[in-house]
Amino acid sequence: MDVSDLARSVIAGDRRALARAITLVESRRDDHRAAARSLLAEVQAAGRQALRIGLSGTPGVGKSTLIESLGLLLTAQGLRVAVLAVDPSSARSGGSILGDKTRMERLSRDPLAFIRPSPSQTQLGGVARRSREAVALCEAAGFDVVLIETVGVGQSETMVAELCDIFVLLLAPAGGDELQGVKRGIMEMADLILVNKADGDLKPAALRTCADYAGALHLLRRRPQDPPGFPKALTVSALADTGLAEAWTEIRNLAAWRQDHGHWANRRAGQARHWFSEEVRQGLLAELNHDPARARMENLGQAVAAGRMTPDAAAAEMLAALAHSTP
Ligand SMILES: Nc1nc2c(ncn2[C@@H]2O[C@H](COP(=O)(O)OP(=O)(O)O)[C@@H](O)[C@H]2O)c(=O)[nH]1
Ligand SMILES: [Mg+2]
Repeated sequence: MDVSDLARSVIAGDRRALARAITLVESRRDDHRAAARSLLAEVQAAGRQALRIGLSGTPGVGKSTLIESLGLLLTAQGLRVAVLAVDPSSARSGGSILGDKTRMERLSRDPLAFIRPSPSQTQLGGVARRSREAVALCEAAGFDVVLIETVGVGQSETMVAELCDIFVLLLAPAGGDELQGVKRGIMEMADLILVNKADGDLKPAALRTCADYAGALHLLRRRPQDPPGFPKALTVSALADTGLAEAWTEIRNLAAWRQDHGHWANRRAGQARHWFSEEVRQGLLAELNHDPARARMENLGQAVAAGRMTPDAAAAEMLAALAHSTP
């Protein structure tokens, strides 16, 4: 396979090429990795950007339903929409998001939409890179909006927040007055909170929950990347398709404001830096599992266990060896 041909086809918007390109970046084979690296460099040269929206929430809150309704709203406006799923649990469960593609049945038949379920065999560490690169490929393919769905399990939310321009937290109506145990850190990442299922019997509870969260958001420290009034909480019904047009208007306005005030570019630059340093960290850790570093770790470990060296001295020797082995 010729990488430049593939890059050209992706940039031309060929969806089969896009699917193949994503499969390539998901591969763990060394030769595929090298090809993926040149592919990404070539498509980045196209310089396209999409609006990346991260969407997080616990299982059952309505993420897939919302993505289908919002996706159809956007394609009806002529926008091209890509949907990617980030599901760290699929590493164990064997691809739970696969079922979601059937749930997003109407959207998956829409010629302006592209849905990519998460692969079933990713190791946890590979999820971030695979997602980031899939997003980059969708942007290069000319999608206007990339929706990134993730289950709320803490780690994956932090990761998706580092991948998107706008982070949306989806919540269900709460029974009592508790704030659903949403961690403060997650609240602080949210640009928009959507309380879903504001329909039928659940509507009053949804309105109450929304008011509670609006109050809680108000108490958070003001972030420089927010215009007045943000972050915001709204009610929606993904099923009844209400409130989604309003939510989209808020998202667009927020994105436009950030673009005008330099926050968009800043955030992307910061994210690029973050991923660079993450890759270096991961690479260094991976090195420890390969010889000669692995053998050296073992020997020094034995020396420490036998009391011939202190842990600190052995670590210093190990780190010095690593530093000298890097070209
Ligand atoms: N009443 C109501 N049910 C909804 C709404 N959105 C989703 N659901 C239901 O909640 C369940 C889980 O939805 P799903 O989109 O699969 O949630 P996900 O796990 O977050 O992707 C399904 O039975 C949906 O029909 C909504 O707006 N109102
Ligand atoms: Mg889902």
